[in-house]
Amino acid sequence: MSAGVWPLVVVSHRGPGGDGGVAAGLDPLLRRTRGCWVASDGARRPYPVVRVPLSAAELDGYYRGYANEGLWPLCHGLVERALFRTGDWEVYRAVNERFARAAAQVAAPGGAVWVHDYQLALVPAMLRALRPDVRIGFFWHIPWPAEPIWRLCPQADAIVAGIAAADLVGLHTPDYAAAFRALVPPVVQVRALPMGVDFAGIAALAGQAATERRMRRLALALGLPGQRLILGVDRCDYTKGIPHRLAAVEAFFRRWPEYRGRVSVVQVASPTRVGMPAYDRLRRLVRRQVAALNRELGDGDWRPVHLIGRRLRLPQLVALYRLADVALVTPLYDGMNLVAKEFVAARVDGDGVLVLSRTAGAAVQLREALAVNPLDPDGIAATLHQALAMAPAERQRRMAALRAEVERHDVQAWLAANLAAIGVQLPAARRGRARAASLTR
Ligand code: ADQ
Repeated sequence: MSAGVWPLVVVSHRGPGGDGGVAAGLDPLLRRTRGCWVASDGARRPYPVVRVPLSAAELDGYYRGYANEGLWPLCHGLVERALFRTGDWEVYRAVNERFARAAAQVAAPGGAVWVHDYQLALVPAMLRALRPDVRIGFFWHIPWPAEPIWRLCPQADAIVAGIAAADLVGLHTPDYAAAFRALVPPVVQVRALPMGVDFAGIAALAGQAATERRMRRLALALGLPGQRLILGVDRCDYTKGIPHRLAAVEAFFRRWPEYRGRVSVVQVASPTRVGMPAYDRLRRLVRRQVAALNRELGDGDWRPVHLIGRRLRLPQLVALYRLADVALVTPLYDGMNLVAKEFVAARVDGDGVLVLSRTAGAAVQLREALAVNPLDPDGIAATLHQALAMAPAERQRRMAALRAEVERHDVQAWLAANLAAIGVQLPAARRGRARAASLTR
């Protein structure tokens, strides 16, 4: 197959501007290197985006079906939700082949190709066959489950073989890396490389006067002045544990009624995977649950829960992160969870408490968060009380430790480690203030 001109090619299902954590990490990379992005969609950017347009039938079989009804729930341990259809698998394989061919056409001779996530697990082996000259990195963004769960995937061996053709396989935590390593020969390079956030950029944005103005406007619009704030931010996905979290909020206000009228919860839950029945049902469930909670616990002046059912731009999110007394991050399972790290990066005031599931990949690094079990609403309620009652000195000590960790393992460190392993050296990053201006999502 003939080669292209790009020394670095990034391959992922969603392109720039897409929702979720993968696109958020790759956009800054492409802005500063001579690279090209291969994806099924994507907004216009100053760098080239090569699209692999997918038909409705392809999206059904490969994306909604095999990837999101099969691999996604299985890898999050939600076996009852997972289903693998042979027809979907065939479409998955065919679409992976299309991505592999597109990448093969644009990568320069001896170039590097970095492939992302569970939608594209077969691409490394397919690309290797087409272009033996390129170096291939692969990153798996979701949990890698324990072997007995993984074996429930009928195509388990084919998926592992597809990934293992890469020169480097990255996963977020030592546990996921160990679980994957156990399935492949020792020559395959498998590493735990926890993804980070743009700490300097988010901190610079959080420190701007405009952020303080946004904070005042948001607080007024939500009726928050004089209230303490508990904040949740998620794609509205069943792995994020939003219904369980709302049950915990209810338990909290019932067990400690003195917080009624003094504390409000803001839950930002942006629509995702719209049209898939499990997701459409979840959005309705969350809306009903919030309405019931507000009806039963609220009074004329005070609303316990504000639900924001849409995507916010980063400056708005950062203003909310800064307004919050507590960030409540309680996914059932999560590969990493970047929201927890963005909250920490935004707290340039050194204050705020992070409550975090033990089962988020981020919990391995964020040791000074208050750890909770997402399936234990009474335990979460008690932890919320602990967070709100915590002395300022302890809040600040914990936040300082969290900030040091999130700064050290930021997104640039993650990019540099992944790319160095496939022979790509990154130019030095620009510093905070300039980056704040370029955080446009
Ligand atoms: P996600 O499941 O999408 O990512 P997460 O890591 O939290 O989860 O990243 C979400 C990103 O989307 C964050 O940058 C956040 O700011 C943004 N976001 C979420 N809700 C938003 C909203 N309502 N409005 C605007 N922005 C919103 C997957 C895995 C994670 C893993 C990442 C990266 O499931 O476990 O951390 O990839 O590997």
